[in-house]
Amino acid sequence: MSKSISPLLPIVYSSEVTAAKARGAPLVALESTIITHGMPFPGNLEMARSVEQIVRLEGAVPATIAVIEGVLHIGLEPEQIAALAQMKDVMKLSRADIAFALAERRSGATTVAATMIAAARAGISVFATGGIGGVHRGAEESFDISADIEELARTAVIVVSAGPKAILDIPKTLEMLETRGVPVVTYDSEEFPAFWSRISGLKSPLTLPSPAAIANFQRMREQLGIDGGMLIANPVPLEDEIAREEMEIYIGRALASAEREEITGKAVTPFLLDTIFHMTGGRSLKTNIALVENNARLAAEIAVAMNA
Ligand code: PSU
Ligand code: MN
Repeated sequence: MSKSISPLLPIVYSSEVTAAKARGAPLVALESTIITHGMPFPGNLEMARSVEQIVRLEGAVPATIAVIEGVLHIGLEPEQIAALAQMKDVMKLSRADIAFALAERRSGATTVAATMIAAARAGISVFATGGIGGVHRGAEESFDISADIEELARTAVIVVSAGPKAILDIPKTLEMLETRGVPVVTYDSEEFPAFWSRISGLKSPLTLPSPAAIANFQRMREQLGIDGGMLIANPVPLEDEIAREEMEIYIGRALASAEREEITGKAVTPFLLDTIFHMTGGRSLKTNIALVENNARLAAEIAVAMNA
């Protein structure tokens, strides 16, 4: 398979990523929480495979990131992806506990925050996901704000999303990103998207029309000595979207049932996504897969442009 780069950090690169690094090919990081906690089997596995294939078709190399039995994997072999997609009791890792999983030889999927940390460590500067975590509705009571926001502020990785997940409080999430100095750029639209829907009703803070323009913006930030990442919001394709008014009905009901069942902490986002999956008869999953695929394509184009 491949080799460790440090005797202290148990890190392994997939054969494909090792070869890509040797020839200086553009790389795109992909997260694994979306596989283990964000989607049911077998849709999760189909998604994990198809996003990797899309990245390859665009001329970049995919690096799906996860912790398996205490080893940080940058790129997974096909059989590891298949195993992860059906694994039970996998940790959901963020900045707070990714090193815990390594030290205790546990297995865990990486969230946006943890994937950014691992990607930066591996020299990968572009990353595709579905939607970032952010400020939850009712955060003024629960204080539930995703560590993804803080990570975007700290770690220099471009994260391509379809916006924050629409289960969140999107205006508050944008406010926090602004406070923490994270650029929020919508790709090719003035309208800020809302994950399953193309519009959130909010204007995007910034808009850029091409992968090259995004790469150029990032270079300019580096020249100025500004660290931290940036968030790209890539609206879900029209043919795959579920309208915002319709989604709001499901989201409202899912939030009410989360409250009834007293779901808190890390379990909130997976619970809401699963509840909405059942309410929509699987339609939300179809849209979720389509938007991740769309993000993988754009991320690969940005990685290629950054390499140019
Ligand atoms: N995008 C998806 N589905 C997901 C996620 C992203 O389409 O499940 C995951 C990401 O790993 C993100 C996490 O970091 O949800 C947010 O979790 P929380 O709200 O607990 O911070
Ligand atoms: Mn949370």
